[in-house]
Amino acid sequence: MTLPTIWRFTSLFTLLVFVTGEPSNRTFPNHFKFGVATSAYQIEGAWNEDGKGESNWDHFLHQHPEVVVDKTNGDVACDSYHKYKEDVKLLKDLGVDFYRFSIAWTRIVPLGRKDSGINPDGIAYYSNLIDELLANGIEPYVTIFHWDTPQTLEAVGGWLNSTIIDHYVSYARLLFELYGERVKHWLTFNEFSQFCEEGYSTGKKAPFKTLVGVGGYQCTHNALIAHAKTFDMYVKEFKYTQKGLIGLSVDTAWAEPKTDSILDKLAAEEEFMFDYAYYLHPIMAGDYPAALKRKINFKSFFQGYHPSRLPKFSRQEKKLLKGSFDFIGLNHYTTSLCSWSTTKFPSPSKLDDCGVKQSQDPSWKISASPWLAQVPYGMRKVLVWIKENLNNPPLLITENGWSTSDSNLDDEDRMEYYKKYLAEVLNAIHDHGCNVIGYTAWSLMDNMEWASGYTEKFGLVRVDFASPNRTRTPKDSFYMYQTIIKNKKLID
Ligand code: GBH
Repeated sequence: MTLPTIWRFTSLFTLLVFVTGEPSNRTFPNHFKFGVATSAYQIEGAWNEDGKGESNWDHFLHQHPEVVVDKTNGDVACDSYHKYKEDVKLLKDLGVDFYRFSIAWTRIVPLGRKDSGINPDGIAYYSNLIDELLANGIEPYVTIFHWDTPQTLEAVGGWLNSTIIDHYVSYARLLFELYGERVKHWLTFNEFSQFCEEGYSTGKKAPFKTLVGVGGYQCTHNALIAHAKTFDMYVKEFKYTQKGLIGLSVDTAWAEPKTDSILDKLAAEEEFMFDYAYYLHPIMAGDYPAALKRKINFKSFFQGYHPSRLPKFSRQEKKLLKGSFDFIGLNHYTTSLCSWSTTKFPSPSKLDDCGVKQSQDPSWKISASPWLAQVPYGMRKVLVWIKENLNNPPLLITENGWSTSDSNLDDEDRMEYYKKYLAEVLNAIHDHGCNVIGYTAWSLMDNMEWASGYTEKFGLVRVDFASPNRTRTPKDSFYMYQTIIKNKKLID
């Protein structure tokens, strides 16, 4: 018997299954935490109230309402800026251990640059929210940046311009000074791939730029450095006294080979490297994966890009990046099938650099978001991949959820999705020893789904966007999640 086999037979989980019977009786570990997530632009509204500055999303959707399918924007959204106490009541009722929300940079530093002034009313808003959460026994988990770049910085290139790095670090330092006594979990960034690749390469998110094959890499590079510098600053200036933890949220779909062929397996590995390892390897090991560098540099050379379209980290930056996390946040929703593309992608582009064609299995159930298919095993496979390839870091699932086009209260499909995905989280923990420390449902309530406006609803709570009151009503999934949290296990 090989060592791993012996381990499998003698490990605690085997005993547990033996003692408790069926896998469906499995429980979440005692220290496991449950939460829900939102982000500032998607729920707050009050886009220009009480001294808030303009963000890139404010700016762009006011100028180009047509980029959003229902021509809406986040000017009012769920009006959480005014209704945060009601939101906290819902959270309390739901029974979550923590609430993951994001801070709007422009509410704190309206013009993006700290030296241009800070906004006391914005500072008070988050201070009140944090106090309200703590008074109700809910821990604040704060995302420092969830895509709403100050427009003043966007106007000079946003994340393509490396001067944003220092502005971001000063803004983050201010947050630690203001809230670090009360906030013990920080996420520097939400999903590089979405605001970088979609923001600057494919033009699906603000600032809707289409510098295909170039912009996304540059943005990611600057944001990774901003992350590393912020981690370093926190460790040097705050960690000893505040004793908090810093991580970041990186999203990925699971990449499943389309068939059993060796070629499809290689294609799936390639896709996962471009989708996930590209962002996480620098945080873990201090640089992009060697195979990814080789490929992009090689293609760039023959495309006439000197230097490569993939920027290089300096020695100092590599040192800062390596190990710059206390925990890793994972946003996971779906899976795609991978094979090598037989048709040419536009060149240069990240798609062409990767070279893999992705598709969905016709049998998969699709949500109101065309990209989001229900494939529960993908959750387990991502978690096991992380365990095996990244040395089993503390892993917090920072987003997972299902969209519907209506906001019916009997949301069966959402309940089914959550049950099946959570069952795979349990399998990852019990069968594979994955170090999953918590789970976050996206989202507390229906909200502004970026370029999809209000047409894709992810909420456990319905929001009546037709009423000025933005009336909130819990859906069936809300009560189901409440029961799961209470029992720390799944119920039928
Ligand atoms: C999260 O991103 C965000 O953090 C959150 O703000 C958002 O509300 C939530 O998801 C729900 O979408 O196939 O070209 O149409 C999830 C990441 C976003 C990755 C959509 C896949 C598909 C782009 N996903 N994207 S496309």
